[in-house]
Amino acid sequence: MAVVRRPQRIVALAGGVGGAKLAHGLAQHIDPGHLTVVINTGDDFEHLGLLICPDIDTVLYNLAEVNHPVQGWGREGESFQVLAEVQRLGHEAWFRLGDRDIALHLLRRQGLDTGMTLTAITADLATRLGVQHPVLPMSDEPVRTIIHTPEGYLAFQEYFVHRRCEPRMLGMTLSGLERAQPTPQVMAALATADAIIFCPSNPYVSIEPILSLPGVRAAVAAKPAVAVSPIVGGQALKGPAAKMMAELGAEVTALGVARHYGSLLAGFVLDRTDAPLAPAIAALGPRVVVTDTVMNDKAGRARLAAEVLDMVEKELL
Ligand code: FO1
Repeated sequence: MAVVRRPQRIVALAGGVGGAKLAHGLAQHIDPGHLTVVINTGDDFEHLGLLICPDIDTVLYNLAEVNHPVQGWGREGESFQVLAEVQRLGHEAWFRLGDRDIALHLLRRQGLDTGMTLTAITADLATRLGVQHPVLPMSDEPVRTIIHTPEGYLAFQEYFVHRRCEPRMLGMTLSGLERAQPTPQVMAALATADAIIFCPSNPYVSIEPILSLPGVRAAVAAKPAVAVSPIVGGQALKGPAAKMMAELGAEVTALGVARHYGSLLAGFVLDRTDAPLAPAIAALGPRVVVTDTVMNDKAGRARLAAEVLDMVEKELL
C-alpha cells in the first residue's frame, strides 16, 4: 500500500504486540516526518548481560516486517542455538531469546557500553533494520514495572513470562520513576503533535508507564487523543490485560478502558462486537467509532489505522 501523505503530526503511544501492530498500520499511511512512536520501557530488564527492551524491539521488528508472524514479538525464522547452549551450561532459559534477536542485543549492549543513550541506540538499530519512522523509548533512564502479587513483588518479565501472569495482580509500581524523565525527543514530539493515538496496548502496564513520566500526562492532555480498545468482547486479543483489569477491579470491557483513560480521551475506537457499549462510552465525552479492530494481517493493520486517522482528521482537528 502506498504511503498517503497526511499533513497531521501523529504521536502513537505503544507497548506490546497490539501496539506494534497498529504502529505498523499507521506507518503504512503516514510518512516518517509525521509519525513518531513512543514506546513503553517498563517491561525492560537486564538478562544474560543484555538489556532486553521487548516493546522497543517488537515495534522495530514489526515496522521492519521481520517479526515472528504468529507470536508477534521476536524475529521470523528464528533459531535458538545460543539459548540451548546457555541451558546446557546450566543456566535457566525461561526467557526465549533467539539467535538473531541476540545479535541486536549485542549491538545494544555495545552502544550502552560506549555511553550512547537508549534513544540513540534505538535510532541506530532502526536505521540498521531499515525503519524510517522515529521510534522513541519513553525515557533514557531505567523505569521498571513491578507487579504486586500475593507472593510479593515480581519484576515484570518474571511475572509475565516466567510465571505466565498466573499470580493475582494486586497493583503495580514503577521502580526508578522518581529519577526518570521523558526524553527531550518525546516531549518535543508531543509538543508538536496534532493528535495522540493510544494504541490497543495494555492500559496499565504498557501505556500507564509512559503517562506517568513527569510532564507527559499534561502534554497528552493538551492534545486530542484517541484510544483503540485492546479489549474486545470482554477479552484481551493478546496478553493479560483482561485478567489484570478484573483483578484490579475494573470492568473488563471497552467501556472499562474508556473509563480508565477518562478525560484524556477525545476519541475512542471499539470493535463491532462491543457496539452496544458505544452510547455509554460516548456519554463519557469522546467521539466514538465502531469498526473491526482485530488486525489479522498487514492490510488489516492498515485498514484500522486508516479508520483511526479518518476519525482524527474529520472529527478531532
Ligand atoms: N514473551 C513470552 O511470552 N515468552 C518469551 O520467552 C519471550 C521472549 C522474548 C524475547 C525478546 C522479546 O523482545 C520479547 C519476548 N517476549 C516473550 C515478549 C515480551 O516479554 C512481552 O510480549 C512484552 O514484554 C509484553 O509487552
